[in-house]
Amino acid sequence: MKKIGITCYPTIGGSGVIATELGKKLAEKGHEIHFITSSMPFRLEKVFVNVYYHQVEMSHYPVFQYPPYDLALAAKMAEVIDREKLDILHVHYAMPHAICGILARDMAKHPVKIVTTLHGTDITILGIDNTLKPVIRHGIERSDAVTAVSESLRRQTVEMVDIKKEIDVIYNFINEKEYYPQKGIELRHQFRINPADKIMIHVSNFRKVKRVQDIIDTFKIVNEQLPSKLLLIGDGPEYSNMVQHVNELGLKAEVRFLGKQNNVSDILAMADLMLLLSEKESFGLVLLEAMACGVPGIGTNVGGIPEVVTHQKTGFIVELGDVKQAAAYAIELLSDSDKQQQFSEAVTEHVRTYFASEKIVNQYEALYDRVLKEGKRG
Ligand code: GMT
Repeated sequence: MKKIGITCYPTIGGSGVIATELGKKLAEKGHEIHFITSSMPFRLEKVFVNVYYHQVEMSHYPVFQYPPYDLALAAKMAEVIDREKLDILHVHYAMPHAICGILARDMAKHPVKIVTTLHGTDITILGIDNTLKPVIRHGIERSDAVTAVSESLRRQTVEMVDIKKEIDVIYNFINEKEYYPQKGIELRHQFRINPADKIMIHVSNFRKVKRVQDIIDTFKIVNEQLPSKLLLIGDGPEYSNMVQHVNELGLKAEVRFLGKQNNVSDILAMADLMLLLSEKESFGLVLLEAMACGVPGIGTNVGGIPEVVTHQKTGFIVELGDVKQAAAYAIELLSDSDKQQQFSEAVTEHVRTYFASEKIVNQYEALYDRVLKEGKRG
């Protein structure tokens, strides 16, 4: 049994989901888990045995124009490391969490190992910023172990941030108790969607990199040929532009904006196809969540997406911005029920084989063992 601290962004988002689900799985296996975050991670809504939550407290002195959250986090981490005698502090994102973890390790009296998981945007977006690059590099180089959620992200990190350190690839995984194939007939009825309509779905934080407009444009072509609906889940900077785009295309009745949703699995259950046409995506957890529910996806040939979706087997890969090709694949699949069934079976099998929670959690445990052993030798 190990004592493991976890820091992540607690709000809705793939990295928070993975960090929280990993903590819950490790707790089920008997480890003691301490979440150190700014607020309760949204997937920790119930009571879980072996799971503890430590909130980062902020002091608001008028002298600070910007309250130093990162330092408050580091102080809380050091406090929890010493009081709970943590073996491992597993932080999600180099910026700023790895830096805070390293500072906390320096401050704490109890020896702790820092494991950093890279999820993407800290490298693919912040890593481009030359003022932040040395900070990100320091966070990575000084961690005791570093993982990336895809081979593509590992490669990009080495190239963009000029990293010498070994980075392990550990893929994201699925909570099988929540994401599994179910028939969403009842929900379809509640949403007043005709049983004959094909349902396409997209889930994101509506940032520009997600290219939600490409999703809507793809849907427009599909909708001209097949009775269909598009469900858009999430909220973010591009939301109102997308509402306007839908209205301009005259698709108001066909496109449903559902906003932020906590229980996406229920909605995925009634979908036929997931679309993720981003210009940056280190993994694309929403594709995996859909696949676990038996829903194939169309994704761009970008970042880690082709590591999640196998072209022509568990979905389709298109070049960035090629909405015509995306629509052609969608029509090919959705107008052939045998093919849809075949893909639906293939995706669940693919998830079970490569992204099962047990397999991935074992990989993290093996990494923790390795890091602790290396520490003893040193
Ligand atoms: O996609 C986002 O903007 C959210 C971000 C996050 O912090 O959750 O997602 C990143 O981490 C996810 C979990 O590993 C990945 O599935 C997403 O692909 C990754 N996003 C990007 O690379 C843009």
